[in-house]
Amino acid sequence: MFETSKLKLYLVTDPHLCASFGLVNTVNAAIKGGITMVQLRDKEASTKERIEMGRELKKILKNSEVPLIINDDVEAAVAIDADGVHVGQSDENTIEIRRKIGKQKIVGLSCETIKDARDADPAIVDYIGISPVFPTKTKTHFNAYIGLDGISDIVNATSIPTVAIGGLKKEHCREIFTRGCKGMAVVSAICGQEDPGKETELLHAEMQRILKHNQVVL
Ligand code: TZP
Ligand code: MG
Repeated sequence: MFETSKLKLYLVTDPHLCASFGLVNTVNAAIKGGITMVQLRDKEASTKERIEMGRELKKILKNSEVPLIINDDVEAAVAIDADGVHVGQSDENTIEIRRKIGKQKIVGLSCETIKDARDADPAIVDYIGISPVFPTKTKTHFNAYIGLDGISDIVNATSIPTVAIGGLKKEHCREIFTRGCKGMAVVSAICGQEDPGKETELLHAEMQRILKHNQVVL
């Protein structure tokens, strides 16, 4: 059973953006800072390279409660014995993904429209990534950005727990949680920052403040 609280502060890694501090160092610092889940996302890497990177990350995640999700590559996810896989609308069908990865693992799906969210099967998909909320340099291929009202439209179209992504920073926490998302996923708010650990701590502290102030229970 997927614990939706894992969506709260979801780090999506970009190994290229992390290059100066290093992928492993960035994730290590982010674990200490309070991330609740992490995704390995490298569009250019081969399956073999993803497996190598994923195994490195698994080592440092071993003593934490932070699940490891692999973007796009179910073969790599299975080889690593990662906690789950995240796919988009143009990737393999989620029925097939679920069959390959197994019942116990986490399956995440990116949705850009209300239709995408309605079509997602709650019996198969554990969480939806609402994407992208704002335009961002970190993802260049998308149809349209959906804005804050688009978040509410998607949340209201599905019973599947959601996490928002795309151009999100500390100042968006209130909107994300009060519109019903279980969390916020970020790349550049942590990856490539001078002090990724400190940035994570600040984000986490702001989330706790907003959740308490708005009496939101995740
Ligand atoms: N999917 C939708 S937007 C995005 C992904 C992976 C990138 C988000 O990056 P950032 O730097 O948090 O805006
Ligand atoms: Mg994809």
